[in-house]
Amino acid sequence: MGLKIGLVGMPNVGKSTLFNALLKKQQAYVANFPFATIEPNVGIVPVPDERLNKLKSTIEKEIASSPSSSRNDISVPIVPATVEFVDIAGLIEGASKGEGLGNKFLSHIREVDAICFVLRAFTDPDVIWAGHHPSDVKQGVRDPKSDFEILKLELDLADDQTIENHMKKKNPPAGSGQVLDPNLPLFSKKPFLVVLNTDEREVARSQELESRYAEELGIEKDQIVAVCAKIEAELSELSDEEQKEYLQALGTRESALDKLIQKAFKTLDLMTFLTAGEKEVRAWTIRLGTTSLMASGVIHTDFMKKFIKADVCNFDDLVANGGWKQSRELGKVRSEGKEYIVQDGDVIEFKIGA
Ligand SMILES: Nc1nc2c(ncn2[C@@H]2O[C@H](COP(=O)(O)OP(=O)(O)OP(=O)(O)O)[C@@H](O)[C@H]2O)c(=O)[nH]1
Ligand SMILES: [Mg+2]
Repeated sequence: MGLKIGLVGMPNVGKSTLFNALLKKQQAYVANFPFATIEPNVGIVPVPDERLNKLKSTIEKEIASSPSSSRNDISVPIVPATVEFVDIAGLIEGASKGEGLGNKFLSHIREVDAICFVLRAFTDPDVIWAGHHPSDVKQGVRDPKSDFEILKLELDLADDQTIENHMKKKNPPAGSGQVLDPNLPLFSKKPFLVVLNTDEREVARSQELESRYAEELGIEKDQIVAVCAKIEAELSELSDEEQKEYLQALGTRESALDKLIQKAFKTLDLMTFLTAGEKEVRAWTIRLGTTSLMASGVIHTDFMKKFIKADVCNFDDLVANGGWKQSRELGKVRSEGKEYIVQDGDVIEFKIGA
């Protein structure tokens, strides 16, 4: 299941910097002027999941120790779940009427599953703040709340336009009071997250900032992540060990990007289940409440037609018992039918008919 998240914000607030940090490479053009990005940048980001490494070594050890194995140099590849990020051109007041880059790039926002609003919360006076209007160029200004309100307003105005156009096409002479087509692609229906791009010195206070701004913007705490895109971009060029040291020196332990992806999953009601075998250990993305039958279809549509049962073992049990064989012997592997609701951390072996 694909998950596509669009980075949406005022010009020059650090969207491309954040995008490069997420991708761990310099793919998007970053520059200190508004509208540096015109065409969207698209990149696939693996979802960090520590369980995959543990599963990998469990399965490798199990294979190596099986009587039929003649090799002990087995390497099982890891395939993480992925999220697609799209870095979109800056949006300003009046965009719905064609200001700035106008309507054209709104179509790029239409294609995403979730919107990630990037708001400038850093003060660096050297970075131009493009303001809410093209003539409104200042330095070192930040106002996350009014940025957020303008972004939302522009998308709402674009929605109004979509609704109006739809009504005209459907029934030109009729007035208001018509029933709205529930399939209209409206921005206001998309789930969203907020990234506060903060000052370097504020990374240790990220939780506090998240609480404060969640309240100020009227959103859930799970929907907001404080990030310093500049630091994250620098971190992404360091080795794991160097990253740890750098984060420690800044007074924090985790990279904010992992938190961003986790909160995106939560906002979208997504979760992962795992598969583990000789071929690969892998994380798959599904919606909360998905049945084992539907989950099998995420792996292969054919699986749904030939589904027999799902053998399910909890991740912790599978690792603690050194793999499938022992877990089965200890009764830790359950056979579930089509209607079973898959849980986060389930490791599943689907039994498929011929
Ligand atoms: N001090 C500081 N500067 C940042 C941070 N994030 C981005 N910048 C700087 O802000 C400027 C704009 O960054 P971009 O990533 O190009 O911004 P953008 O939002 O993609 O801009 P457009 O594509 O023009 O809309 C660059 O000079 C970045 O180095 C940050 O966290 N702190
Ligand atoms: Mg950009």
